[in-house]
Amino acid sequence: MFDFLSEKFSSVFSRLTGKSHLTEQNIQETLDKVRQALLEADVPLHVVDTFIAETSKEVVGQKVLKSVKPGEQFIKIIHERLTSFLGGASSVPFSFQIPSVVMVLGLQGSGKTTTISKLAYFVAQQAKARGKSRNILMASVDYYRPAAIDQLEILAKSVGSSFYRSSKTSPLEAVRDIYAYFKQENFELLFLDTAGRLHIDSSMLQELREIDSFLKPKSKILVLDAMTGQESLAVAQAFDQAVGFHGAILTKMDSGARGGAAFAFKYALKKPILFVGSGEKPADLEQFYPDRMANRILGMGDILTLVEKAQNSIKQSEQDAAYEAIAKGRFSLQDFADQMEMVTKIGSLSQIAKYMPGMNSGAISAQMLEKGERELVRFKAIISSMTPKERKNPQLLDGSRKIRIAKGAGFTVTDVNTLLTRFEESQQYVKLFKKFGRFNKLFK
Ligand SMILES: Nc1nc2c(ncn2[C@@H]2O[C@H](COP(=O)(O)OP(=O)(O)OP(=O)(O)O)[C@@H](O)[C@H]2O)c(=O)[nH]1
Ligand SMILES: [Mg+2]
Repeated sequence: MFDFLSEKFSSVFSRLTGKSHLTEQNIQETLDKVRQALLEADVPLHVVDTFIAETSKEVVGQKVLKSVKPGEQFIKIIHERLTSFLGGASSVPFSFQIPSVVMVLGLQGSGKTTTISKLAYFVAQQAKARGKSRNILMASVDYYRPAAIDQLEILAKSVGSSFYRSSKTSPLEAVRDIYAYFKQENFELLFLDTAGRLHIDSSMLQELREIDSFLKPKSKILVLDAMTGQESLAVAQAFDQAVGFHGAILTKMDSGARGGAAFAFKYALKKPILFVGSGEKPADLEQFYPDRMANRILGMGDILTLVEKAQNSIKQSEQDAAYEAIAKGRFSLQDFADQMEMVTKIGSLSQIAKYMPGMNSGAISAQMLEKGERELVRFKAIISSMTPKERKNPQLLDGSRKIRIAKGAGFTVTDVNTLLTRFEESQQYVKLFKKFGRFNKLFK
């Protein structure tokens, strides 16, 4: 997600940090590089020019040159500009009204059906974190692609949502039927999947308009494939004129999309990006926060999103047990194994690393991350071949026990020793994790 821009920007700006001296020339060169990076990321030319003009108005002149830390001041201005460009800092996180109907629009293959299951999963997880549950219904009026409705049914099952198949075969009749079922069964949210076409065409738009005028959904969400670059802005404009929508979700931000469309979206459409999709699994959806995206683009990481991911994927009881073990100073190898399990639930190390400050400028190589992944697997195997008593009291592990454990797990005594060293070191990370946990509570 924005990896391309992030790599470019981090390398441009890391050279400025801590500089006690900047010249008009430094600044101009940096702005030129920013401009180049944005163009390479497929941001439309006029959008790039506006961004650069707005930014240079702020940076050029005395404000930056005269400040005590000109490098930092410059970056701060870029950060503010980026944030406001991407949608503004104070935007309240989007949430669905309850009860309400959400109609999902988009071209064929943009990711509508997948995104609906991600949204349902997101809403359910959010509710779960508050000890609640949500009664969600998914239904489809896509009668053009035979497998489309089956696909939604399978996805609904996989995320634990309800699904309804209307026996009507015209989209408009089906939508009446679906809505009646939604009301009758007292569902809280209806996600309605609609048919897409390969290109904008008038009969698709007409059908969507009819569905829209019957359903009057609280939210109309446009799903856009980020891989289509600038083209997706034109698509969004066509949907906006014909049917209208409240906000967009950009999918496939993981598959090498350079982020140009996401960057220009708010500027071009005057509507927010609500979420971004970053994979095919239900959990691969993130709420879009302009200020956090600006952080990521500038290589400052995004610890808040990481903490939220952790909180969504790890049960509160597991988190509490870990905190308690740490607080009481009896953090054992079993807890260590549990922690590794938790990390695995958030994602792979390389996915996690993307949220860490400074990780985009190649601070950790792909090889190191792979090595880390392999260590996780090895450590889990070694710990599982220990007795419960050994897991609680690692000091029991003498030479002969280590040999037994190594054999049992299919590794060497050196591997067992590496694990024990990492276990010692982990106490530091565990403290850090605890701190982030608290840190996050401040924002609630
Ligand atoms: N990598 C990646 N793939 C995605 C993402 N979102 C959707 N996809 C994939 O894109 C393909 C199309 O997704 P669908 O959800 O079927 O798209 P759709 O808009 O419903 O397509 P139609 O029903 O044919 O109009 C599927 O293979 C999805 O797994 C994403 O965020 N990242
Ligand atoms: Mg579909």
